[in-house]
Formats: sequence, C-alpha cells, structure tokens
Amino acid sequence: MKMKLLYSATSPFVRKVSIVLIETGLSDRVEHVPTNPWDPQSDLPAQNPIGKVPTLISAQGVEIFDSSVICEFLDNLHAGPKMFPIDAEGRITANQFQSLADGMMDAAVLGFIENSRRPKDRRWGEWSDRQLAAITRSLNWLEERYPTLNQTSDIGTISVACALGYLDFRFADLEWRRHHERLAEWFEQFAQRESIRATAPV
Ligand SMILES: N[C@@H](CCC(=O)N[C@@H](CS)C(=O)NCC(=O)O)C(=O)O
Repeated sequence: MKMKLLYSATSPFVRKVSIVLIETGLSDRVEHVPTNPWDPQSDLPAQNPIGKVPTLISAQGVEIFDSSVICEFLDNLHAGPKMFPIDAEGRITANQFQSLADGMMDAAVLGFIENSRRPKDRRWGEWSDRQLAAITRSLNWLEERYPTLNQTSDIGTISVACALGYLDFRFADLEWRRHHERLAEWFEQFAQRESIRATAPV
C-alpha cells in the first residue's frame, strides 16, 4: 500500500517534504491527497489533532506529523545519501538550519495570514511587524553563517531553500536579496536542483 501525503500546494512545510521525497527517490511510494486545512469540513484533524499540513499516513496506516518528523521518517526508508547526516556534528548543523528555517516559515505564514485571512478592521500591525522582525533577524543569521551553508542537499539546506522560496512567493516586496547578497548567491545555485525547480510554488 502507498503512503498518503495530505498536502496543500502553497505550504512551504509541504514543499520541504516534497523535496525530500524527490531527493530520496521515494516519490512513487506516496499518493498526494489535496487537503485544505482551513476547510471546517476537512477530516484532517482526525488524522492530525493540530490540523496542519503536511500530514503523512504511512503504509501501515500510522499518522505522522510535523514536517521535520515526516522527513526523518522518510529518511529511514531509502538507501541513498541521508538527508539527516549520520555524524553527530553534521546532524546538529543540519537540524539547526532546519529549526531556523522552520521558524522563518512559521513567522512568514503567520504574517501572511494576518494580512490576508484576517478581516481588515481586525488586523494587528505590531503582530505583523514582530513576524517581519523575526524573518529579518533570521536572514541576518543565515547571511553570517554563509560559509557553513554548502550546496549538499540535506534537511538543513532544503529547509532554508523552502523558507527563502516562500519569501519570494509571499513577500516579494521585502526584496531580501538586497541586504543578504551571499545568501542570495547560495540560493541562486541551490535552486538549480531539479527537486527545487519541480516544487516551486505557483
Ligand atoms: N510545524 C508544522 C507547521 C505546518 C504548518 O504551519 N502548516 C500550515 C500550512 S503552511 C497549516 O496547515 N495551517 C493550518 C492552521 O494553522 O490551522 C510543520 O513543520 O509541519
């Protein structure tokens, strides 16, 4: 039986899982099930009490969330190069980049929701500014660590690519490349990978 990935097309967290599926050659083992987490009729909460995508149903019917746990689960299912490095130091570095990128995506998604889904008269400017400040600090953090960010695909580099891709998709006005030139150079090269190109949000 195939695994099932409950997904929505524009989620940067889903993109992370989709990239890992491509990089590990597991795509054919997964059926993609479109899911709108905002639909009150959705049965997503029955699979994942947090009610978020991505949620993976394993071939044995076990529900797995969130994106980091799904990616680690998938990494145990293939014999190719590991997305979660085996050596302790490499693993910590990759997980640290993943954590940072997940935090950026959380902030960006919250900021986007505040300015799109919330009724105009109830929007909270300070809240949006707070999310933007977290994103800016994270971009600065990444720019400083540019030498550690290589072109090898692992859970760290993939997550950072998803975060930057989401900024391009939802926060183009931010023009993050203007003050983060080395990070922009890194992303330009990394984004040439087939897995990144094939999963770009539209
Ligand atoms: N920590 C979660 C975050 C997932 C997440 O925020 N998903 C969003 C879509 S981008 C969602 O489903 N939101 C629905 C909601 O907040 O109710 C992960 O890594 O999977």
